[in-house]
Amino acid sequence: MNGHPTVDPTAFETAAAAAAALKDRFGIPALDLALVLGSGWSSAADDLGEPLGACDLADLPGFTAPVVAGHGGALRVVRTPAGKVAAILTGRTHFYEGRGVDAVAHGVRTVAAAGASTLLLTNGCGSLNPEWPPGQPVLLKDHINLTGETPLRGATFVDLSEAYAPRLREIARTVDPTLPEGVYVQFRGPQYETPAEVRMAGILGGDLVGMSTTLETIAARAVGLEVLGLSLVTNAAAGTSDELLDHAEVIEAGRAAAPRLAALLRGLVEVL
Ligand code: 8IG
Repeated sequence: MNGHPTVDPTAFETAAAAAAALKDRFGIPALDLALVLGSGWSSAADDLGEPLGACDLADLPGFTAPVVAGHGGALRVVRTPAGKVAAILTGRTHFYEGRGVDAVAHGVRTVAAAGASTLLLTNGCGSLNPEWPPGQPVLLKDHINLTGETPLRGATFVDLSEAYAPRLREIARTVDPTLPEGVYVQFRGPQYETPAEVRMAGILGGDLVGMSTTLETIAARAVGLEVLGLSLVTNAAAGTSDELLDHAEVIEAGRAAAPRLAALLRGLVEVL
């Protein structure tokens, strides 16, 4: 797509090179966990521990600069109150950018190669549930990948029956017992859904619609990471309210929810 290769035979070598560069740059032996921040989540991760350093993601092998307003492109490394070394990726490559699935999976593969065992994937999304308005964080219990793509190749029969680790979901609910759980549906985008597509997602069992996360979760499970998924509802999904969708609304919902999201992430890294 767009002249970019969908399959990069050196993807894991590039991730290993990025992991080596990351550890070298921050003088750490390994990562313990990693967070990927989606729309609305960036300021929520400003105070997760003692800063060990930061750089542009694009300074590491295999990463490219972000393209969307409200999506960052930095790598921050902190020591959490629990004494763990955490990488915070303030942006991600989306599938709709057309750089192929390996570019989408690169951040996940890099943190795994750097030793992380836990991955916290966050995103901004549309909600099908009127009880989850903009500003509502939702724990992912499962996903439906409607991209028609996968970051895996060949006979890689990865078990996804517990894609979003029950153990980590239980921990998240101890941090915030009011967190609801939902099924996230990834469309390929970049256009938002039609109302009919949103109804389809609901009939299929989805609660949330978005353009990220499922391909990264698949890549993460394939390399053995435990995944926790957290969505921030930034808008009612198309056709489920009188509102029309626009990106400014998405950014505003994130701003308004920031204190709650910050408390949630701080609580999580204290126990993860
Ligand atoms: I933020 O309503 C955000 N991302 N597909 N649909 C899809 N992606 C989204 C939406 C939405 N809101």
